[in-house]
Amino acid sequence: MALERMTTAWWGTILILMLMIVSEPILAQRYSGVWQNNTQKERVLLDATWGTLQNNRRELRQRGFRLIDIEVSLKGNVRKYSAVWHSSGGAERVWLDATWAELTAKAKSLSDNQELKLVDVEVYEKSGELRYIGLFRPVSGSPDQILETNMTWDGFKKKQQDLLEERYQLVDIETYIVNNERRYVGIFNKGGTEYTLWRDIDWQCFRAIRRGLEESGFRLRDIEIYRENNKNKFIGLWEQARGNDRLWVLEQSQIFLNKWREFGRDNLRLVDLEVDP
Ligand SMILES: [Ca+2]
Ligand SMILES: [Ca+2]
Repeated sequence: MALERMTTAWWGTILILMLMIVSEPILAQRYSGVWQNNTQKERVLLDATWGTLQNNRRELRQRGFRLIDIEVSLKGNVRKYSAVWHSSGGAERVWLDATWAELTAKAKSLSDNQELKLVDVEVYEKSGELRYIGLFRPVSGSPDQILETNMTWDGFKKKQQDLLEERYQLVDIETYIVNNERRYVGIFNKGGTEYTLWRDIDWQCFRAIRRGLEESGFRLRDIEIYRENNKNKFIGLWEQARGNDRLWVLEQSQIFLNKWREFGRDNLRLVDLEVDP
């Protein structure tokens, strides 16, 4: 009897251990990145608390590094932040937990007073409300900027078409779900270069489009990955530009960081980092 109880407990322990081993990679965070040619130095921080991010920011700032990309992700119920820095110098501002009204007001005042533009926006939910992180940096030529959120795809297409006629370039796109409906955020800069946007495509399709666009002189600038009907869907934003790009998607942190080191040796730096649950 005692032996039987022990055996049952023992098997229970083994089962729990097996479940932990099996479930770990499924629960593990995945990382994706877009790299472009750049000879600046680069630093990356993955899945840090806001406090750790701020400490790194202060320290790196003294060494001439500036944030170029921020990501927000949820690990369990804890919000984590990932970030990329380049040794570019210059100013930077970050605005956390802003409502859209606060973010756009901040964007206006930073643009008017310091010629800083929104270069990266993230949207997430906090206590049931949508909040934004905005990263502001100097942008060459300090172009006029239009920021839009809460657009359905039809709304986005219409806005994009109108702004294309006024020669605005889409430079960042985000997507999120509200009331079971997909919505889009866009940052549009006046002037800029020709661009093309693909969305709602699977990985195979994405790769085929990427090959075609590469041959026509387009370089990947921004990627979004989201789940729909249990499948990964991709958004890609390409712009007409010279130079190389690299893409690495949905990889675990160690493999991603190994790739990051390898690309770094070839003077390729991240222009977009994605963290997916
Ligand atoms: Ca970002
Ligand atoms: Ca984006």
